[in-house]
Amino acid sequence: MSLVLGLDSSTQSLSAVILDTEKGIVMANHSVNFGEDLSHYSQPHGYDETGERGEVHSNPLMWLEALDLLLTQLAEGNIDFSKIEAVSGSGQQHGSVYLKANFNDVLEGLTAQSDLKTQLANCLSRFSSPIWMDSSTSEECAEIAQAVGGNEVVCSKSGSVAVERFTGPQIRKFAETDPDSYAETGTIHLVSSFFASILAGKTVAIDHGDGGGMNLMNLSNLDWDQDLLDATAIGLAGKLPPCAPSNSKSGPISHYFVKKYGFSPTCETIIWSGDNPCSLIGMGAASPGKVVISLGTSDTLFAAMPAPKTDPNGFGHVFGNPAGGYMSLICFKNGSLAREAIKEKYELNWNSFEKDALSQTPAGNNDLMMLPFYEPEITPAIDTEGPVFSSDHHYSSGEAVRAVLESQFLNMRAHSDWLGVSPSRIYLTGGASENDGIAQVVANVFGVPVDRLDVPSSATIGAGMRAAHGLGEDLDDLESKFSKPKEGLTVEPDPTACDIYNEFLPKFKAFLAEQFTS
Ligand code: XUL
Repeated sequence: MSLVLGLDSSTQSLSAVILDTEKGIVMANHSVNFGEDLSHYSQPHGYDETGERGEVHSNPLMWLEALDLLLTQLAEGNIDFSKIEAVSGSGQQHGSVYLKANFNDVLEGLTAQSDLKTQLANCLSRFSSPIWMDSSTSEECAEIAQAVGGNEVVCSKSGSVAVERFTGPQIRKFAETDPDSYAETGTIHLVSSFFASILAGKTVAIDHGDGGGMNLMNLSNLDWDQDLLDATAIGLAGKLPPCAPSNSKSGPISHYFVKKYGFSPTCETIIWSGDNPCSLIGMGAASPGKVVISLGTSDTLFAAMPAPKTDPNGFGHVFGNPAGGYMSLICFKNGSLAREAIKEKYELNWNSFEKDALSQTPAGNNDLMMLPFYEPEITPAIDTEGPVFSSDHHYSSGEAVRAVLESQFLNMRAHSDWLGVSPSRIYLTGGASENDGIAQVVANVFGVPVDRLDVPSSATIGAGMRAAHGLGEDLDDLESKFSKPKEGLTVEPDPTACDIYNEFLPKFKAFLAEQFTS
């Protein structure tokens, strides 16, 4: 029997799965929700909601407390950690943690008599961590682009133009606004490499998947790019861990976890990756040919790429594929943010959202559209004051639900042309993918069947699969066990609705351009 642990530190929760890779079963699946289980941090959705000027930060001590709580609860549920052979993880992308030079020493000296949060609090050189929702660094993006000769150069080197939420611009802002604390910083980690370091008991590398979301790694040699480092902040090379392939081992698990939770001292740690790269693995999409749409706090569309190809409009990104090679990603910030806003406004639940509201309205919504940008949007980049409706007419609940879903998926279709792939199927994941009505709108807008897998979360499963892959298990074999589309969950497109959406797409593009060009 081969048991592996996959962890997933997302915006709103920390989750774990234990996979039995021989039998191909998920043995355990558990989550700690930051808002509900750690309410004393006053971050109900996992981040500080009082940030101004587009700043969105989280408390890294909350993440540490969540790790102790999650493992304690699993142990109370009779999980025997001594049988786990390897552990890896998935982290929300782009977020960064700033640590003093004492970080490594403190990690080495951790005692099981105390907890992680108490022992590591004094290692932080910055008390909060900017996360992917932060849109406050437009100035820094422009400065970085200018310093290296334009955004085309940033994009051809790093796979993305300079992007507000990416780690490089965030580091620049910190270095400029708080130079003393920046100088005190010994190491800057991503959420993924921070957790991986805690587990390994030493600073470990940033993987090529999550490293691609920093505007600092050069895609051609998968290493830090000196020009981008120089354009970002003084002395940055000395503060970053190395880059490494995603299946790299980082040594046996720290003695803290052996003593406190009963892990075996031979349990191997594998470096972590970002949530979208892990989800690519969890969805069984590591080889080119499958397009995945993940419906989460943000919605993302991603696919493995045969060769790196960048988005001429600047919205798409290229990251390292954890299985080797590259992956593309497009992120839409107003995902469940917008769906939930409509659900709450019309006092619906997910059942009535689908059954009552959606079934009352026809595909195309009689031309009633909306631009569902409750928060500044990433794709397209729009600094909005709120959603825009195409008509003054009072939208019924059915019309509003249909308008939010159609606009989200038409926006996705409009902004994924550059990938140059016409998917023959779409693989849908994330919380909202369980909703048949939502899956049907995706199938109709893209005109292809939609498959769903029977896994709790593709990023968490992908983290577990990556742990096994790091131990040397075959990825194809792992995919055949854990990433199979579930029979009976495929949604076929309705040809009449597809025709309507083919005609509707230019109207939606025109509405978007009319509202946001100038
Ligand atoms: C991707 C992105 C989000 C986060 C969510 O670029 O910003 O999908 O990874 O955790």
